[in-house]
Amino acid sequence: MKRMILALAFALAIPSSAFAHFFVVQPSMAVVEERSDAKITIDVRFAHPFEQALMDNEKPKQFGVLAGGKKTDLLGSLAVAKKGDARTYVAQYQLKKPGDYVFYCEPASYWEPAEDKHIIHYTKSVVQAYGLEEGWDEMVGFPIEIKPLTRPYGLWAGNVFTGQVLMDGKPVPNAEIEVSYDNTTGVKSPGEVFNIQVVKADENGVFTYAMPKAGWWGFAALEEASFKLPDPSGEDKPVEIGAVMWVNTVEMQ
Ligand SMILES: [Cu+2]
Repeated sequence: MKRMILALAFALAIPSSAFAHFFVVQPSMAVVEERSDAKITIDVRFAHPFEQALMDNEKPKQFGVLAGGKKTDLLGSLAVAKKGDARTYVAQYQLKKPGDYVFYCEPASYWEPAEDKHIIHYTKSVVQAYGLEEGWDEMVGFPIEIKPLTRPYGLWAGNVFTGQVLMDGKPVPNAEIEVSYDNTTGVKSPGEVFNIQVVKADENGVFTYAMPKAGWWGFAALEEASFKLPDPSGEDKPVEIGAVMWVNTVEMQ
């Protein structure tokens, strides 16, 4: 599939990374220690994070937070923030109690004519508040989701992140995971091939990647859904469903 896309991209002279879409749920802070920082901002967007390019996206289907074993719907607090031609979204959230907060989003499906399919990336990001480290491995219950096996915050640049890909609650053997750095620091890559890193999971769906730089790192496990959705002409087309998780690393000083 991937090879076919690459061949197609070559034929059409489109850089292959043009296809490396990542949905992004990005809190303004990954670790909150001071009460004065209690109000955080969560940015929600569909992007090519390495290239810092944005894609327009309809209002998400679900947006919420899982904390203390409870899910809270925050869709009403999500406001449109237009950047160029792309609609991105932003929400404010007040962290009241100590604990881990899993912010999650189910985007609207995105029709990608270049790949002749729809894309739905179920995405999450964890914020740790006031020292009570509980809940970071709680599952949102998405159809496809990454279970973190590494605590996804308080990470140094250079640390590894290990996760397990689950689809309908079952491990996905040999899942392929694309990894992207949210390139806010303007890293120049020596070639297209560096922009997205690829790792494969083992027979239990477990993968590991070492993050070489401070910032946000996105992990995306992409599979084909068992359902189809109509394209703009009404014809049923395949749906790529992705489990996306973002983790933050900090430079050792
Ligand atoms: Cu795109």
